[in-house]
Amino acid sequence: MNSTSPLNIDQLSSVAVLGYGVTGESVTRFLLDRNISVSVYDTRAPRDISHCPVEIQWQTSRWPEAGLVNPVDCAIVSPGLDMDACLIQSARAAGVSLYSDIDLFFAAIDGPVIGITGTNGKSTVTSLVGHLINAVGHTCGVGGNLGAAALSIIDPDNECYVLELSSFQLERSLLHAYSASTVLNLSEDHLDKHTDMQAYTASKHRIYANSKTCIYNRADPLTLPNTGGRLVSFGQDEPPGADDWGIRISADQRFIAKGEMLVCPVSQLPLAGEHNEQNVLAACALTQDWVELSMLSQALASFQGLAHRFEQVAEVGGVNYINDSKATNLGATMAALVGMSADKHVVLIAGGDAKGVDLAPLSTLLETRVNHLVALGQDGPQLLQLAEAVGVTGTLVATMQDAVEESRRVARQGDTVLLSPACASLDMFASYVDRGEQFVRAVRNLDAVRMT
Ligand code: UMA
Ligand code: ADP
Repeated sequence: MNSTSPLNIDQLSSVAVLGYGVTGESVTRFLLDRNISVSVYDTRAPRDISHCPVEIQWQTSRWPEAGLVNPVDCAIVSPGLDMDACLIQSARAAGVSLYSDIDLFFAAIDGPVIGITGTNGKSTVTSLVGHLINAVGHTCGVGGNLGAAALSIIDPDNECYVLELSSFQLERSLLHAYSASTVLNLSEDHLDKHTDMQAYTASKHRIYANSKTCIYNRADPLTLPNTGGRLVSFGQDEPPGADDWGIRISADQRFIAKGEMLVCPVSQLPLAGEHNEQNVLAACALTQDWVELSMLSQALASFQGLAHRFEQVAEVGGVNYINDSKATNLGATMAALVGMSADKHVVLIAGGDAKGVDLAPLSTLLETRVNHLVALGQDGPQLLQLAEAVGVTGTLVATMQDAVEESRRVARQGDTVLLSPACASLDMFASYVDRGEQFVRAVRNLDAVRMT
């Protein structure tokens, strides 16, 4: 952001909140609770927000001229507000210091904060880290991009916090001193908002700058920190150092391992999919200061995966249905397909808004894993072309109901129907949750029809 000095809450008397969604609401409440005056601006058309305690200035396209607005100490910018938006640019030109809710959060708390970013796996790892720390008897607040805004999880009883951070939150925030942080992986995403992959990568790497321990993915060189504190790595090979995490084989069994030490058999992990082995390894590395090795195995076993992430839905007529609606980018869908066997037993439902990303890298996995593609959404035709070019048949459908029925028609006994769209959902659905729920409903309908 344009400000480099940390926020001092005691010196704030009047603050502008730019954008009134989940973040703006948490910021407004936080400031009003501390008797700080708040003015709220949003660039979009008015919505009925009955719970907002102050009047919202809707459709504000630029920062009000001096004299039309009371002077403010700073403005807090929502992550979804475009940095090139005239409102931000004109506020900046008017000399307003811009901060994020994450900056306010760090100004308000004094416990250690674990920060998690990356293209995929953030929510899973954030939830798992919170689960592990809480499972062994500590109290850890969990939130951020995950859903509960950072400011809303502040509680004096929390010994520490774990925050999921998006590229947008990181690029709008100061460089904070995380006790441990990670960039889990990096592949193309949000290129409709970031100038290019370099800018996207740079925003993610901001998490490392003042981090005490930087945890990176050995298999993904883009995650390697070029700054920051102590380095720890994770990966699915043998751990290279005593503090690194990886997989070791003992008596023909694969184990989660720290250095030479075996922690628990991979077969006992509660999450399916190869990519989840990486998530578990990263979470273990992130919780080193909080969870003793001897307690990890039991704490891991009680974690339940999140909905819409490679989630087993049902087996209907010998066909397995998996809901991976949260696969809103290519990297997530590739991870799901890599974990499937290479004997073409997958019927893939994919498509939506590819957010400006070229989907061509999916070709090889379409060819080796997929026996039929059911394509939907605005970039569905692009996917169909890729499939046809590698000899995979495909169908374009208009609704999720059609997608599931078509999948049932083409699937053979033993196949898996995988909803893993590689695209955002908003061109057809209210959210990835809505898309996943429509899929689950349609699958349950198949099951019900079969049972009658
Ligand atoms: N707004 C404008 N103009 C704009 C864009 C937004 O005025 O051009 C306004 C909107 O009208 C809205 C407000 O800004 O009222 C805030 O919206 P927002 O888009 O900043 O989102 P929030 O509701 O504050 O939610 C954000 C995250 N959303 C985004 O970054 C887009 C939520 O992540 C997060 O859970 C929440 O803060 C709490 O930290 C969601 C997300 O989709 C899950 N994140 C993206 C992702 O994971 O890929 C980054
Ligand atoms: P995020 O919060 O980064 O979007 P989620 O945990 O919500 O991450 O998972 C989003 C998607 O990415 C899901 O489709 C999930 O199966 C997939 N995924 C989870 N972990 C990984 C990983 N380590 N590498 C690649 N894909 C992953």
